[in-house]
Amino acid sequence: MVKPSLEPFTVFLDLESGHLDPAGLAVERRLVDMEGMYQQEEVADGDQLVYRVYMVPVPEQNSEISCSTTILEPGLVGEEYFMTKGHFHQVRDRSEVYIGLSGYGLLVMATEDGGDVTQPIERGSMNYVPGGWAHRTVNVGDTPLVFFAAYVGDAGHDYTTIERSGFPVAVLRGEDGPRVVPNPKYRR
Ligand code: S6P
Ligand code: ZN
Repeated sequence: MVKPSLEPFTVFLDLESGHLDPAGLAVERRLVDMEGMYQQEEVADGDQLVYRVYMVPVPEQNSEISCSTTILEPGLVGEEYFMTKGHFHQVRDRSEVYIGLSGYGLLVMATEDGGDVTQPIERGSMNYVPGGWAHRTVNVGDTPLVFFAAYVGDAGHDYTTIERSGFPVAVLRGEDGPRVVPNPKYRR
């Protein structure tokens, strides 16, 4: 017999704005928190908000499913679109599902040996991120990119590998829309 460790609960998710009720724990990242991640080193206003993550609090263990919403603001650093830091899961084989709620973005995924895949994220998209793939979202629209994420509770986050290596590709504004180009700062 498995003794339940949690009581069931319900959270209401605003499918447009991504806000949770009751409010989840929020993580805020500003340009100053992303030093060295964009092609352009200098930023005009480091205090500028790039994204917020609202998390549904559950224990970070294998038996649970962690859920969060991310609200990624529109904006540019030079010609590079606002993006999340991106990470591998600390436990590398842990997978994740994203459901797009509003706005337009790209989900950039990469393996440790330098493979990369970029896919669209928008209202109604369901992106499956298998274990072993680092993931970063990029807002290529002019409204906030909002998505819901669900992942294995003990996945954890390894930001260090991305801080050191970067992603193999960068997403830049082009004359005909976003361009996915090799990242000159990538160090495998
Ligand atoms: C967690 C999931 C998302 C991100 C969020 C912010 O596994 O992938 O909730 O944490 O989109 O991105 P980052 O790279 O700063 O964690
Ligand atoms: Zn993740």
